[in-house]
Order: sequence, then structure tokens, then C-alpha cells
Amino acid sequence: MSENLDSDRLEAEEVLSEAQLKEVESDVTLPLDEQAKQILGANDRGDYTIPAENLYPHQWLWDSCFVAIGLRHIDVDRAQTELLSLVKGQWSNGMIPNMIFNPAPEYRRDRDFWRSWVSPYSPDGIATSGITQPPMLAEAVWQVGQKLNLPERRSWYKLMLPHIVAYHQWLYRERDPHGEGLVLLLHPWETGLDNSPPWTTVLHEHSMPTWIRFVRWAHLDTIIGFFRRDRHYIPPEQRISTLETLSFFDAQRRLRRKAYDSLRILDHGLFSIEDLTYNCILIRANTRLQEMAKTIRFELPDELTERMEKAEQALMQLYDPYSRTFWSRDFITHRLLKQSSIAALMPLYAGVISKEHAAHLVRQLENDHTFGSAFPVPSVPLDSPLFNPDLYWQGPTWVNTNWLIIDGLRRAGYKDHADALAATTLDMVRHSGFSEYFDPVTGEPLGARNFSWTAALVLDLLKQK
Ligand code: 2M8
Repeated sequence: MSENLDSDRLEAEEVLSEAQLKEVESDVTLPLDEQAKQILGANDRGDYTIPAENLYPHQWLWDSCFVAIGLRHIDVDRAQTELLSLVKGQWSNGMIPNMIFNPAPEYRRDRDFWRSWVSPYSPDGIATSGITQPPMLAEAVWQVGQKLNLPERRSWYKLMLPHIVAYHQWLYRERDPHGEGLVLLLHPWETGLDNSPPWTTVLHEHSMPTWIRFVRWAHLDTIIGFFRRDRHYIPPEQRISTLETLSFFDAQRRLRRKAYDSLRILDHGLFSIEDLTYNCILIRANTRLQEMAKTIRFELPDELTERMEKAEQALMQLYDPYSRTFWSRDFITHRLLKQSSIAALMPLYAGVISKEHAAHLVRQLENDHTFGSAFPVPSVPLDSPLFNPDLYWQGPTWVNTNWLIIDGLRRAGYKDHADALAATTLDMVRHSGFSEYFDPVTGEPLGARNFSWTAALVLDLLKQK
């Protein structure tokens, strides 16, 4: 069960049947693309793909976008269906939730925990979360469009553009209240990089409520941890701590109490961070949106165009010339959050940095004390005191962030570096399987097995060859 499914996690252990525990194994004697197809087939739930059996039984926003990017090579109709089912969960205010829940009776508690229906904007008859995730939709729609002939592509863009426009408008309206060009996030789950150092540092400094501090003081976390559902499947050292998990749940409950209304939450929020990775992905998504709008001669609303233009310059506000690094920023204090993470490389994907800064980032990728590990790219650089090779987004290598970096390297003119990173990524999967994440030093598989975005992006990287 996933990190966010707190209601389940904190309950007494359930007896899981053999069938539930059994994971679909891909046939390792098959070529890599065939194995990837098997995994995507096994995780296919008709019109969407779950990230992994048992642990993640719902539809996730950026997971589905990465899945569509891979699926387009084998079944473009199915790739379109994946994204269409994502926008079915879009709220009437434009927000696209990070999760759309499986409607099966056994997941009632997950739906009840989020209670998306407390918001007047949530869709009728579809239970979702109340927060969002990295805005990969425009990129995925564009990538799928590349597999269609021109008339089909134009219809596809016509169908999807209103959803993307409404989503980006929501982001700029509700998450950029001062019109600065950078959007803020209200929960670590929105980053997709749940326990990334800037977020966990803020969490430990300011956002541990008294009851969680009491749990820590009384060492109750060991007992509570025993009941976490994710630990049925994954060794505890590979998942975030119980105290952090409890803080995430507590923060989620506060958002629910404000009916997931960003402006009401901001008055009393625990977290409001202008997240670097998120803003870089949004800048790239804006570019894709403009390209698609041009293809179908779709006039983007003036206000949105202005915000999009502002976003590129605004990114510079996250740059610190002394450390020569971009950072996330606390929205309230405007303090840069200088805890190193893979986010520092994401301006490559945004595609709006100087040649000089791109060269600086490439040197970081080559540096074997920072991001140049044996199985790159670690989610936290090796020289960070917070680096932990096994711990979720606090050190391991992930195939989706590699894909973003590879794409950015190519566009910045570093073709050889892009090819080399694609090759090491494919080798890592060939040797260790289609895991959720990998030890960046040994290449060992970590987290869930047969993970959908690993499979989908392997298909895409193989095609890039
Ligand atoms: C992880 O996040 C979820 C919450 O959304 C969780 O911790 O349960 C992250 O790795 C996120 O990036 C990913 O989309 C999700 C599903 O794969 O799992």
C-alpha cells in the first residue's frame, strides 16, 4: 500500500491472501522491451495503469503521464486512454489531483480518508485526492501526439488542450497568489519527491505537531510503524520514517479541513514551498502547451500567456550566485532552502538556463562526489549529509528523473551525455529488474518490483537509441 494511504497503514495487520501477495514477475529471459510490455500489461486496469501491484492500487498523475510516454510506442490508443482517464478526475476549478481512486469496495477507506467531495469543485461520482502532482500532462499529450498523423494529432490536441489550459490557469491563480511567476506547493506529496531534503528539513524544523513530538518522545513510532501497510511489502529502511509519515498525514488532514481550498489553506498552512522541480516541469509544460496551441491555432488566454512568460524570468529568483545553484524557496519567508537534491539538475529539463549554467550542471553529473555515482543519478548527491542510498527520494536513483535529465541534456546540446545516461539507465534495469528505485552505488533494486513508469520509460529510452 502506498505512502499516502494512511487509514490502511495505521490499522491492524490484515491477512492478505497468497494471490494478493503474489507479484507479477516479468520473464527475465525476454528482451527488455518485451519484459516492459509484460509489466505494463499486468498493471493495466483497463483505462489506466497502476504504478505497482499491492503497494499502489490507484491512478497517479505523473505516473500515468510517464506511462503514456512509453505506451505510445506500443499502443497509441491505449496511451490516449491513459491520459483521458486522468482528466476525468479533473476538478471543475482546473486542478488535476495526484490520485484518482480505484472504485472497488476494498478501497473505501482510502476514498473516505481524502473525502474529495468536501470540495464543491471535485468531480461527481469520482473519488480523488485533494492535491496535485508535477504537471507532466502537457509533455505527455505532446509526446503521444508525435505518434499520430497530422489530422489525428490536431483532434487529439483539440481534445486535451482545454484540460491543460484549465490546469495551468488553476496553478497560476491559486498557487501563485502574488503573481510572481512561481507556483507553490502545499504538501510534500505534491512534489512527487515525497521525502526530498528541503521538504523533510522544513517538516522537522517547523511542522511536527505536538502529538507527533509526543509519539517520538514516547517511542511510540516503533509500535505504530509495525502496522504500516507498506512495510508488508518493502523493508522499512527503504521507506520514510513513521514520524515523517504521521506528519504527512497530519498535514493532509489540515488541507481536508479547509476543503482543499488553496487560499484558505495558505492562511493557516504548514507548508508553502516554491518547489524547484515542480516549477521546472511547469516551465517545460508551458512550452509544450504553446507548441500544441500553435499546431491547432488555439488562442491561449492573455493572462495565462503573461504568467507563462513571467515564469521563465521568475526561475532566476531561485538562483543563488554564491553556491551557483538553483534551490526551492519558502513561500512565506522567501528563504532559499539550501538542502541539496536532484532538483538542482532540473533547470536542464526546464530548458531556460544559460549555456554556462548548463555546463556547470553537466560537471555536477560527471563529478563522482556529487551526482556521478556508479548508477546515476542519485536523488540526493553523494556528498550530502542527508544522502541515504536506500531511502526513497533521499538518495536512490529513479528512472523518471533520469528521463527528465536525459531529455534536458539532449536539448542543451549534450547528446553524448544523454546517450551515456540512457545507456547506464537501461543497463541498471537489465541487471536489477524494473524496480521502483535503485541503489545509486550498487545498482541494487529497491522499493516495489515491476514498477510501471520504469517499464514505460525503458520503452521510450530504447526507442531513443
Ligand atoms: C509516491 O508518492 C505517493 C503519494 O503520492 C506515496 O508515497 O504513496 C511518489 O514516489 C510519487 O512520486 C509517485 O507518483 C507515487 C506513485 O508511484 O508514489
